[in-house]
Amino acid sequence: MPNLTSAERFRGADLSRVADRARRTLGDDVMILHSRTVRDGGVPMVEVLAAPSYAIDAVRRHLEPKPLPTTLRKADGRPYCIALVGPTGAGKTTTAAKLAVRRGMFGAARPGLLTIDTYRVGGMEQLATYAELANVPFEVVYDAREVESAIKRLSQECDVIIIDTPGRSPASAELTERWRSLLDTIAPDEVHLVLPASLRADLAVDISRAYASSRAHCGTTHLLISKLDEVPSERGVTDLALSLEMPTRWITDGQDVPADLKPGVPRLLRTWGLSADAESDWMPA
Ligand SMILES: Nc1nc2c(ncn2[C@@H]2O[C@H](COP(=O)(O)OP(=O)(O)OP(=O)(O)O)[C@@H](O)[C@H]2O)c(=O)[nH]1
Ligand SMILES: [Mg+2]
Repeated sequence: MPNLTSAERFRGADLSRVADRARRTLGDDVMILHSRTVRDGGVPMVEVLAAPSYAIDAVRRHLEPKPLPTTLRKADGRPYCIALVGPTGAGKTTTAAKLAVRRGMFGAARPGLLTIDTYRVGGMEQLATYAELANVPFEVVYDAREVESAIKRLSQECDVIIIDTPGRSPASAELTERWRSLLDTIAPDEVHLVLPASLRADLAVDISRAYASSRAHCGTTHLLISKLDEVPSERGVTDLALSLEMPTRWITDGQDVPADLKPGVPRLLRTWGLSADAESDWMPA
């Protein structure tokens, strides 16, 4: 697994001397991730965080998802289905709303919403409200027998369907079994595991294992880190993403629907102080 343990901090009186030292230590292909002025015993100094560029490229390759198909609707007319799963309160419903109501999110492809969260009081109303406000088609599915007709109705107007699911409580194994087999019937093209950035790394690994594919159920394909705005330091978030070994298409960093949704890799690289320029190629209006 790639990591940035090869990143090092260098301090000195001026940037060119510090950069020289970084180059001598880490090699000619060194990249300066971040620079700032600090006070060392009252004396102002330049501090840089630097890493060999191969380490950054490796991280990027590891986290970068395959691009979405250029034509989301399948040859048989079925829309592309993207499901969000994850622990209670992780941000699944809010993220589903962000994905579906953001204009141009999927280019010209038209989004729809589907929920199988019929368990939590208010769960489906929350999404229904967003769907109504943004005029996005919305379906609720209670039972495997309803899946086909719900997708058929959505496919009349939508090329991509965002699917919301209930939180998974370890205490209710039977309920979890029910919604997971419902999700299997839908057979989404992508299943994003939504995890809050503040989650402890060991817990994240346990949760991720619980959602991984088993003989009985389809597994997660992507990681979606939510609530980046809630961690005091973002540094560990990319390590968390790397440790779970799944590509990251999107992250969220706030409660605002739909604004607080960003492309995953550029935003994660920024957690190391890398330039935000890479984010400029993202921009549904
Ligand atoms: N700060 C912050 N809050 C968020 C973010 N995403 C969601 N939230 C908030 O987190 C809370 C829970 O969000 P939901 O979308 O309802 O979470 P959920 O995973 O659907 O929850 P369950 O359906 O109960 O499992 C709400 O108050 C959201 O506004 C985020 O990126 N940052
Ligand atoms: Mg929800």
